[in-house]
Amino acid sequence: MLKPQASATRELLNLDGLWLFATSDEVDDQPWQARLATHRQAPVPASYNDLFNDRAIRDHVGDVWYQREIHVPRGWAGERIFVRFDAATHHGAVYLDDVFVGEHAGGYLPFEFDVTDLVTPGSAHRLSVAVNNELTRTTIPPGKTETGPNGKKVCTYLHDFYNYAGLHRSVWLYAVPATRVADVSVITDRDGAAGLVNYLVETTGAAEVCVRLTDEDGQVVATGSSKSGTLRVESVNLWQPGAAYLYELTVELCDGDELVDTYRLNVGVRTVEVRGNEFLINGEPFYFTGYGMHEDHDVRGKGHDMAHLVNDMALLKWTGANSFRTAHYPYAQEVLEYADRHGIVVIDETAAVGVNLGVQGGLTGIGPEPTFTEETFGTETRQAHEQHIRELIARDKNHPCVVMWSIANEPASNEEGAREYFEPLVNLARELDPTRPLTYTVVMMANHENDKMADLFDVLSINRYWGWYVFIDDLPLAEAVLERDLRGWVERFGKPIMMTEYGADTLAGLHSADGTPWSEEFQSDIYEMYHRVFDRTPEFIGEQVWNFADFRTVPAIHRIGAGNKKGIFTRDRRPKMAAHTLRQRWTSIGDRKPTESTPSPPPNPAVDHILAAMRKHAGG
Ligand code: GCB
Repeated sequence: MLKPQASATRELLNLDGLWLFATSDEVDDQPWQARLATHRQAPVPASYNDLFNDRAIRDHVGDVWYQREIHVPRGWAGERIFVRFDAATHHGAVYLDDVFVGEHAGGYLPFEFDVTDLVTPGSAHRLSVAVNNELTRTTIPPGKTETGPNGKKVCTYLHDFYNYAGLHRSVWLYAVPATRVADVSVITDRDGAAGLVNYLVETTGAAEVCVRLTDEDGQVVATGSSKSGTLRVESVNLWQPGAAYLYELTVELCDGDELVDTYRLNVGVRTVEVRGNEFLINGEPFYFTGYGMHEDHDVRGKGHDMAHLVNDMALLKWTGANSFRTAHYPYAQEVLEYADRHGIVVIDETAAVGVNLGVQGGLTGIGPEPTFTEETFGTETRQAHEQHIRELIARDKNHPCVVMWSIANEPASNEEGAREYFEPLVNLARELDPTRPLTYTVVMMANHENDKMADLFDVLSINRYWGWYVFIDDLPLAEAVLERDLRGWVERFGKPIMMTEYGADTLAGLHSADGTPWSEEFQSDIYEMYHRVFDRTPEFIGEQVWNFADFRTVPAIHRIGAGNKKGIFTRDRRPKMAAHTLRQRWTSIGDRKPTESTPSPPPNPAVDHILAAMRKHAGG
């Protein structure tokens, strides 16, 4: 799906700003049929939850309504006119004046509708959107929405970050020619010192297709004159981690001498490959350093903001990190464009967080339901997950920064049915994108013995909290368990392995000479402990800590101020001590060479006993 852009043949109007805003409790049944009965305004893009200092709005479950007037330029007569939402979390239903236009499920990916027949160029129209935040067993991410005793809906879910909702990203009105570029796909490769750009242009209607590739100085380096082909760039400047280089591919549709449509796409020439235990970018082993992140800020919640984007990426680079994972949902496309431009490597994750009822059992003490049944997460959940993967790859396939897809965070890969649920998703992702490796992040309860699906994937991405949720008072034991745990994965699967979550909640400003949990010292100690183990594991290809910054959560007894405090930065982006610990390591990590290899850690009966007990608990 092409991101809309202004060009010689395309016009784009941004609809961000203040929209009228009301919850479904405040309006009648068909609020799109008239001006919304409210004077309240909400900014777009932003989550609505934290804006109004009003719990009824913050905790509202169900529809909220956004409405504004749009003015369609008279010069758009004869063009096709689209309305596009970069995200409506989690479901958007769109109305123009009195007419229902369409709807979209999935809160973190764009959708658009052709409204040419519903608008008159030169006139004003009423655009209304119902945004719904309910999560169910057939949404991605999944959850449960029930009606409480007071008649109000309550939504519970299987992830800790707060279920922010609203129009989180920009809204656009745009005009394109009837015959136009409908999609462009590029796959890049290398041939010695030359770069190859394989491209495919899809069009609506028949037209001659011309493409040209220009370098960063604006020099044309290759041209083509068909819908698909390979552009060869001699002495190519590769897109490299930390040293991005972007060519620009211009696609033109012509009818004789007349330019019918034109679209521009940034192209980074690079290859990605998993070979043996290595993750190769441009044929060179790559070691990930960085973060699992969240789109999360004070006041605007998950609303996209360019100033926060630039600042977050500056802080990421300041710590010497080279990468991040879009935990736990696809981020705004501007984030990927920025990473493309600045050579930041991205693991692009779906919103499938919490396909795991075992976690809920663990947290509540209530015996968990099995995850993969038709009554829990079955065919319908998988179909929603499939649709989400299709939309994610359609949006992000051309970003050079994206080097791997993570198709779920911490699914119940230790449970019966996991393989049957995930194998079709793996096949689908490989069919849609045969070039990028696949991974999922592994929950604590899944270990190398009970996991049912890691062999289907290319990279082992392990999330672990030894030393925090388990063995908080015994870091030496946590260290031994971690090492035994990781070694088990290496030995059973023989694949590249990385850590995609590890860390400890830390209250900024709390210090302790003897490293008490929650102190800044403890957070640094735990990172140093994990790094010792990584450095003894030659198969390791990376470390992404949890989390870049403190973030808002559902209120819980272990979530001070309704926040997860595992940030390396506070929520307002002040560094904790661990930022310096990481910076020291990552700015000097260079070509990481493990100090020594320990094929098997020495036997430790206490560790074996604990692991056996945990396996029993996890049903493996
Ligand atoms: C996890 C989840 C992450 C949580 C984290 C934690 O395993 O993947 O979303 O925030 O643990 O801090 O508990």
